[in-house]
This record gives sequence, structure tokens and C-alpha cells, in this order.
Amino acid sequence: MDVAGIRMDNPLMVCSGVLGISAGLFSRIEAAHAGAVVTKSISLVPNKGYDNPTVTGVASGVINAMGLPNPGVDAFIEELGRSEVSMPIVVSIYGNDEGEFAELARRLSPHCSALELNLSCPHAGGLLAIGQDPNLVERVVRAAKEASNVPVLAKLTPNVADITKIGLAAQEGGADAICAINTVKAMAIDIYQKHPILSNIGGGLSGPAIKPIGVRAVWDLAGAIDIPIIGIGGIASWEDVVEYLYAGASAVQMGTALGMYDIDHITRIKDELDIFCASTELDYEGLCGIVRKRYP
Ligand code: RRO
Repeated sequence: MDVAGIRMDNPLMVCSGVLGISAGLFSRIEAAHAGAVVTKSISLVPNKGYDNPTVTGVASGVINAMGLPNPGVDAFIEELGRSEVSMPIVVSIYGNDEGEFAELARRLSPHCSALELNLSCPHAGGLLAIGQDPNLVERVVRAAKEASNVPVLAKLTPNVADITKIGLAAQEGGADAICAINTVKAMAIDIYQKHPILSNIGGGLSGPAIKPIGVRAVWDLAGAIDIPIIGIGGIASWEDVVEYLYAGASAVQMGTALGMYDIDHITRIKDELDIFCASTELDYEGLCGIVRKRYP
């Protein structure tokens, strides 16, 4: 199948920030039959991230504030050079302004199948500010598009009043697809120690708790934009995948579930999705928007 110019065997992608870190992990993800992998978000200079604790479990989900840890663009290009997979690698990038996004796009696009612009980390003030402002989103997407020759995906935050305004701005800037959603702003307090659990205080909620928020975002975006949507948020089963596809997604990304189970969870979901497709006599593309189209 082809989603925004990315050729994938199936619509199950591994989302940014969980496993897409090293050439060795790319091979394991390909062996688990993922359609594509999105890497950890990469910046121009290395970033160590926040101090521990950076992750905590809550009811039906996980709150993280990793702090965008990554080895920086130079080291990551070397890592990409060690990759032996034929599965598409989508490199997630983040910068402080459109110039940094353009520089990252220019440096990384020769080494990947597509770029995903992280416009949405909920606890990186500058990034969240870009992702909440339609004008900035349009400018950043346009700059990255002009600097690269691979498809450019814009990953949006749910932490806005109307995600369709941001989606339309990304489309106007030339995005090839929208990824929705990143994590939802959240926090947790240790009532015995009387302090926030995460070192950063605030973080982003992922996992089953946010699935309905992601489905709603995809549904709303599908009614407003013309480019493909990649659904993200709380996907842990083949039924979750079908729900996102029915809402209007062309593909999905999984993250927290892979931490809760294992990489081979992708294989299990793909096998079950294939059985479902066979029973409905539809291919993956045939499932896209089935319910959404009934509510124009
Ligand atoms: O690294 C992080 O703390 C992080 C990122 Br870049 C992001 O986009 N979303 C998130 O929940 N955490």
C-alpha cells in the first residue's frame, strides 16, 4: 500500500519515541512485520533529556516526560547508515524554528523514506507553541517541504481547541499527511511524598485512556482535510486499528502497547487484521473511512 508516498506492506507503523532508535531495533521491528517505523525525534544537537523519573503508569495509560532525548543529527545519520532494513524508515525531527526544521530536513531526507515533523511534544514549551499556532505550523511545514525530497508528515497535538485548524494549516504548508495525535497534557502527584511524580512535573498521557481522543481527532480531520491521516493514540488490538481506519485513517502508529507487550505484538495484530480483512473481503485501503464517509 502507498500512504502519502510511503510504500508499506501493511498499515501498522511503530510510532516515534518507543523503539525507533537503533539499526538493531529497526531489524527487529521489520522482523515483526511492521509496515514502517518512525524514529525518536531528532534535533540538530544531542539532547540528554530530563532526569528520572521520566515515565509513570496511571489508570489505562502511561505519562511520560522524556525531554526529547536523542543523539543529534550527526550521530543519527551514522546510525541510519548501519540500518539493513528495506521497511520504510520515517525520521521524526524537531527544531526551535522553521530554519532548524529546514536544516534537519535537508540533512536527513537523503537517509530516510519520509520525515515526520514533531509539532506536538506536550511538555516542550517551544514545540507545543509551534503546534498550537496555525501560522507557525504552515511556515514550518513549508520550510521542511522545500528543504527535502521525501514525503513530509506533520504530527499534531491534541492540546488545542480545534485540531482541524492546525491540520488545514499543515495541508496549506504542503504536508503530505497528518499524524494525529501526540500525547495529551497530563500529570500525576505522589500523595504520600507530596510532590509530582515526574521530574519535569508535567508530561504527556498515552495508552488506552487516549484512544477515544485520537479517534475523534482523526474523525474531525477527515472531515476537514484532503491529505491522508495516520492515526495514533491507544492502539493495542486489531479492533483498535479497524476503529481508526473506519474513522478515516489510512494507517496507524502504535507505541505504548509495544512497551506493555513486546515487539511481536505487531505480528499478532497484523495476523488478526488480515483475518478480519479476509472475512470482509476488503483490503487495508478498503477499510479506510468506511464509517466516516457515511457522515459527510
Ligand atoms: O521526548 C518526549 O518527552 C516526548 C516527545 Br519528543 C513527544 O513528542 N511526546 C511525548 O509524549 N514525549
